[in-house]
Amino acid sequence: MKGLSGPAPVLVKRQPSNVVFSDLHPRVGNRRQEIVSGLQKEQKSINPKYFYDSRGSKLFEQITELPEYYPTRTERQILKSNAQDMAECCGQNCVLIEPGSGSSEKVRLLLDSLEPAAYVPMDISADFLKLAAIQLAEEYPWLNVHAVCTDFARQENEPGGLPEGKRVIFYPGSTLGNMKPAEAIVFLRNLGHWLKRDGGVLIGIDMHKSTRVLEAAYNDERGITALFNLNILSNINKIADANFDTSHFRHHAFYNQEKYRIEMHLVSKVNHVVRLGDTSITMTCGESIHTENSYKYTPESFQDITASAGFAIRSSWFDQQQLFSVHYLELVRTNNGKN
Ligand code: AVJ
Repeated sequence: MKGLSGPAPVLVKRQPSNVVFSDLHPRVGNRRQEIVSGLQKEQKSINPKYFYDSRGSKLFEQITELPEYYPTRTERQILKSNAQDMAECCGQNCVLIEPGSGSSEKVRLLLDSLEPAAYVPMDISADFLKLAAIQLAEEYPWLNVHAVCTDFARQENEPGGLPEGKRVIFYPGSTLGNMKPAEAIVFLRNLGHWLKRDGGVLIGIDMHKSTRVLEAAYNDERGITALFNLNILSNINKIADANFDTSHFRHHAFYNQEKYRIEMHLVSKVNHVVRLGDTSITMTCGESIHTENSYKYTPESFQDITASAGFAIRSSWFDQQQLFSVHYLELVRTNNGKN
């Protein structure tokens, strides 16, 4: 008899009809070479993008829920309370583009108010992006989701086939804070090329504040940030054939008041030698590897970098204590038609 034996039916999840996925196959580049040259500098450094392997991403998720780490919950509150205002800046039927969209968590706070013509999440991790886009499309059946797998930071190829309409780039999380001001200006200026004439940028920026509050946010009592910082070495071991021993390092984070930035370092507790492939790196006791900068802005200093990048701030939103901020930027129109 049919149906009593034979293979169990396989459930194939159908992709909802409101999601499109394009893969621009971002180039990985020579990661080991990049890592080695950072470690051969006078002040050793590792690019903070290497924090986010799967364990690092989970640890970061935990950081965002810590009592001391105010940025994520404060930004969410600002987005939630001002979604209608933000929708007015973005206008009806915009094409909302989010570089480094991850699980597209924050955009959910805006979608019902914005009603964009399309949402374009962009990420370098194809599998994760696809899952996140399908999930979102199922939750928002009216939303046209156009996911693009690309390395936005490199901005090497503009995705084709994006819907027409005013473009708004959503860049939350104070991710811009990882860049030095000069790099942030170049990055913002490059965003401008995507916007054509009338577009905008909706961006989240962490604010300068008391050293006590800032340092607590990066030195939490439970030590999650320390684990997050140390985990970068485990990830480097995997991707660069290295033999870092995390027990030889301790987490160090402080606010550099002259430069308005949190600096995270990993300080060597002993003299030792680390191997990466066939390269040896000598660490002396007390020497550090600089793993992250997280710049904090005042309303004035943020206004300065946006102006240098060719933008005007049309609106700014803060929480009551001005811990965090979200801004809507527009390109400054020039007479000669160039930006
Ligand atoms: C995601 C870069 C904004 O700088 O606060 C959190 C990363 N590092 N705790 C930040 C981070 C340590 C975070 N950014």
